[in-house]
Amino acid sequence: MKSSLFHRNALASKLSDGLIVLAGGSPVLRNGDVHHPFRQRSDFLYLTGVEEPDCWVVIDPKRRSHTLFIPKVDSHHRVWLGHVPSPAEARAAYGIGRALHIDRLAREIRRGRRGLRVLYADRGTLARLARLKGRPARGLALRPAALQDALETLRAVKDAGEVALMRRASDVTGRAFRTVMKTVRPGMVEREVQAVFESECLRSGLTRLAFETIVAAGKNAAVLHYRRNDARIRGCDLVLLDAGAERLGYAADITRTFPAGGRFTARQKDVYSIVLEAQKAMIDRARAGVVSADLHVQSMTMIAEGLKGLGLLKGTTSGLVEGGAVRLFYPHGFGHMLGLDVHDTAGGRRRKLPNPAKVPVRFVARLEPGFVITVEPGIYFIEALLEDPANRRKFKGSVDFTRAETFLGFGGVRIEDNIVVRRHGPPLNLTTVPKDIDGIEDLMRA
Ligand SMILES: [Mn+2]
Repeated sequence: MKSSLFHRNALASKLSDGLIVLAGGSPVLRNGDVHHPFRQRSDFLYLTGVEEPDCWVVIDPKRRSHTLFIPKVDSHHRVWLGHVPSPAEARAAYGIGRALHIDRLAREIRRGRRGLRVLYADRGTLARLARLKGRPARGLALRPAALQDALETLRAVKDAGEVALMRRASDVTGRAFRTVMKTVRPGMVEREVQAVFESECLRSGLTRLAFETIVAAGKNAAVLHYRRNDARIRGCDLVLLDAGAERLGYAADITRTFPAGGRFTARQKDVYSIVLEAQKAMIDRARAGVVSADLHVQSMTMIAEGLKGLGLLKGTTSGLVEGGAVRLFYPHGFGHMLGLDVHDTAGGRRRKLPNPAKVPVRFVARLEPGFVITVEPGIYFIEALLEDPANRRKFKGSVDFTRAETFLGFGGVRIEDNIVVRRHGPPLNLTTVPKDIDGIEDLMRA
């Protein structure tokens, strides 16, 4: 991949006084002879684009050389694995200057370290280097934290090549969402929806999901990381689908909430509209220079206003936000960084900010052009929060608990898009799934 060459060069210029060594991932045994599906380590994908296991990369900033090490496979393994690329094939396929068999690794590191005192490697790589014959890293100053910080700093801003991969992940995920909305019917089990979504991703050539698919009908949507997917969908349910495929490791992470029967009820429209208006407003405000924590407070404010309109909250909006009452219905952040990890790095030490908000916020960063983030406000009716005696005492004056109880079977609504922050103006929205009430109902009728 071309952008991995840029990534290696960018890392080399940040860490130009040492040798950079990174081990890729290895398959993890599940049971017997069976392994868990292999997924490459994100940092390794970032630097190489190589999805195969048991590879290493060595970057020598001084001599400007990049070397990929690939496993040496004997004929016995070829019987089971089929063709395994030769070094020459790997060099061409991955666009890397040199490729060698893994048995050359220790010797190459010894050669590369000449004239250098520092080794940049993460802790996992260091542990494996210590087991290599001749201990090729011995005597070098080890800087795992500096490597991690440099990678986090670089990975936060996505270049055009990365945005193209994320767009592909989003397009395929979006197509699978539309297929789901057209085929979902009351009476289906949640996992049948999962099967439709995942088969559409596979058919489109994306073989890997970025995370486990969440299909939550009715009250299950009030479980934020619902994983069972085993309930039968009723005609009166809203269905929340939170899912995403990945392309060369780059994730999509999309959520839609739609009526199983194809038509929103009046009450569902009321709640849905509040979330939708907040989500659209936040997308418009997600511009370079804005601090993410302020966006979160704005989303809490809009949701608190909306819930006041529904008679669920009462009092001043700022009091509901700062006092935490709105968190009974909106107990998560508005979004997160997205990239090779679904919850991607927020950008290294240099970007760390104190939280400027009066409420606790996990994602605190000043948005920059090239940041890809999710925007995903929600409203939920969660028994554990609404029936908690301590909450009932604390928020007696600001929550109408009697009215909230009438919503307990409702579940929740979340709407999540993936956006790219731009230098000027509003962000680029990668998500192409209908979210307006009319758009969803039209699609489901089709
Ligand atoms: Mn998300």
